[in-house]
Amino acid sequence: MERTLVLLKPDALQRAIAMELLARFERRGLRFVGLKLVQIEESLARRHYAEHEGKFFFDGLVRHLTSGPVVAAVLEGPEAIQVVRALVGATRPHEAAAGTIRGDYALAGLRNLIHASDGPDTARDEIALHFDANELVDYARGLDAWIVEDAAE
Ligand code: FUP
Repeated sequence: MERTLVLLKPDALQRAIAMELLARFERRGLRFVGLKLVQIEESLARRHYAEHEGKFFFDGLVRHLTSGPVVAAVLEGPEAIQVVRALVGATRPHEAAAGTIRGDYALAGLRNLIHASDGPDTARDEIALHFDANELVDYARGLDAWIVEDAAE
């Protein structure tokens, strides 16, 4: 079982498609264990994008992430990190495959709507950065065994 962080960035909220995008993860079979609407402050945005600090686009990234409300979600399921990355699609919208979130909703440039953790270490760090432990809920659903045969493991 894995957990991963998703941020619906301000462009998703401003375009009024945030819930539509979230529904794709739920429909795939993933379970929400954390979900909130937040206004991200500059210091948190800088920590979130720390790996890009010093790059020419860093300030623009921070400005964009703090430019309006964001929906932060923690999704859980087997292979959740890889599955969510595949649903999100390539970083550059014009390269994102049709059927992915970016390939279906984003066009070009880098207004790519969504962030998703790219591996187990970043998922752990990013979940801890955006959520307190008491904001995450452990639960099972009756339908989980109909989605994955060994869902409890
Ligand atoms: P992704 O994991 O697909 O969101 O992509 P990255 O972590 O590589 O990049 C994070 C964000 O940096 C992207 F959403 C857009 C931005 N970016 C730029 O603005 N310019 C670049 O050349 C590369 C990334």
